[in-house]
Amino acid sequence: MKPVQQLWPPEFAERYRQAGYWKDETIGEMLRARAMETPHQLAVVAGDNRWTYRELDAHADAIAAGLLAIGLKAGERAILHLPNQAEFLSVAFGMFRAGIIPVFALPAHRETEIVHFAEASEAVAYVAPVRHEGFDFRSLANELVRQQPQVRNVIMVDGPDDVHTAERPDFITLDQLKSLGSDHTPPAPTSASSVAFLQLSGGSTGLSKLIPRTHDDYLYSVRRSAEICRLNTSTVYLGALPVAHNFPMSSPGWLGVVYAGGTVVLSPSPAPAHVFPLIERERVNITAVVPPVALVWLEAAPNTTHDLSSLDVLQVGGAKLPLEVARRIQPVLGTHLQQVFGMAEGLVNYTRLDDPDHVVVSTQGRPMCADDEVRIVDDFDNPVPDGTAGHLQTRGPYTIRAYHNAPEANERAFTSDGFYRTGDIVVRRSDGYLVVEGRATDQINRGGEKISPDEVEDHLLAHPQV
Ligand code: J2J
Repeated sequence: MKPVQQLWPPEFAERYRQAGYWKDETIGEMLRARAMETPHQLAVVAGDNRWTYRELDAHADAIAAGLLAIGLKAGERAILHLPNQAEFLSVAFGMFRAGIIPVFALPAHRETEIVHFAEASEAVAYVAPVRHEGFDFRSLANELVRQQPQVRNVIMVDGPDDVHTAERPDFITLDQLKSLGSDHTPPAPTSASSVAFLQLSGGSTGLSKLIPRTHDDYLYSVRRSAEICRLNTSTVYLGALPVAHNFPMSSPGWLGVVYAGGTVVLSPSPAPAHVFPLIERERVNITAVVPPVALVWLEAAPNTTHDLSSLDVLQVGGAKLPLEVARRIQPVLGTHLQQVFGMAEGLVNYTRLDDPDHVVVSTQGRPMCADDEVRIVDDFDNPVPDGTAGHLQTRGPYTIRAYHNAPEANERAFTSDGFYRTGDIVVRRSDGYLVVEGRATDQINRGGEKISPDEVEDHLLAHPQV
């Protein structure tokens, strides 16, 4: 990969290191540290798998060695396209260890998106299940290598019911991959300031852009999130959303749980029929959902026979949680609500666990870091006073300065002084809490006055990133 000239300017990097945000630790090293400290602690529960930290660490090592043995090189990209299964974690950590950069595709992505990611990231490998929810990923893999011949390696992960077969001789199974690498010398250590992976932008229109996150910046956001959410070795976190998404990955998500030495339980779907039995059986105490899932749980909970009493924190984010729904969470589910307003590009806001109820139900939280710079501006980039809706722009120790390989999008999405134009319309209250009003497409700040569709069109031309 070309050096990402688009990372933080040196004076900012220096400041973030001095402040202790960037600790020069890689994600692979973080898992190793946990495996040394608490080898027998349960790390992952998924389907029939129950892996300790020592086991997860050993799987990751075997995968890292296998990836290098088949010829992948540190710095090359590989598309990771797995649903919520234990191998998601072992493959992701295996890639981090080998210095290979995963591109985190979501299970629902199909040919158009995967081909686009392969092209945009110049990926050389693809990792997918043989089959998932009735979809045959082998045919997608066939099509991918036909259209993007730089994809040299396809690794198929068998599900519990699959016969061990990748079918094409040039596709291999994860088990084969793991058996290949035993004697392979580990690569030179990865630098914590280098890109660890490419996350996808949540853009509501068009294809996602690729978001380069470094070990340093991402682990800061993970550690700080784990602290805000009070994770520890007793944490049992349920991954109900697809764990490739930034929210269940880092806010605090499965990486936060690994940092804290807790247990990650993975559900194949967020439907009550899957999650309620898991919450009861594993005594889950924290999980993260999007508002429509919260609503489904609220409907199902009064009639369930499952004991949900272990659930202490329900994080809701990804889209605006309506006030009426927010108010029902604690009384109906018997759990604390935490609102999370974040983005894969960086900035994450949380309501705090000790905030008064009215703040928790009516705001989307406040930035997690004292050095998150937040600016609310009008259509002409002029700051607006607190209490007035405007465009949210941000800069800080874990917010990217540019998308991967996208000069035109970067022109639009970042200001000349390096702030990311989030595309969100928010109100900042005098106490620093943010209330999300919508996307810039829904509503444009002009003193609250409604504007015509033509003006919306003009605005979109001026702010095409939204
Ligand atoms: C309103 N809109 C929200 C919220 C995100 C934590 C939580 C969520 C994401 C995420 C994430 C919202 N209320 N509570 O990455 O780490 C909308 C905004 C935002 C966009 C980002 C995390 N929480 N949103 O959702 O990159 O419009 O990240 O800019 O997928 O989702 O989407 P995404």
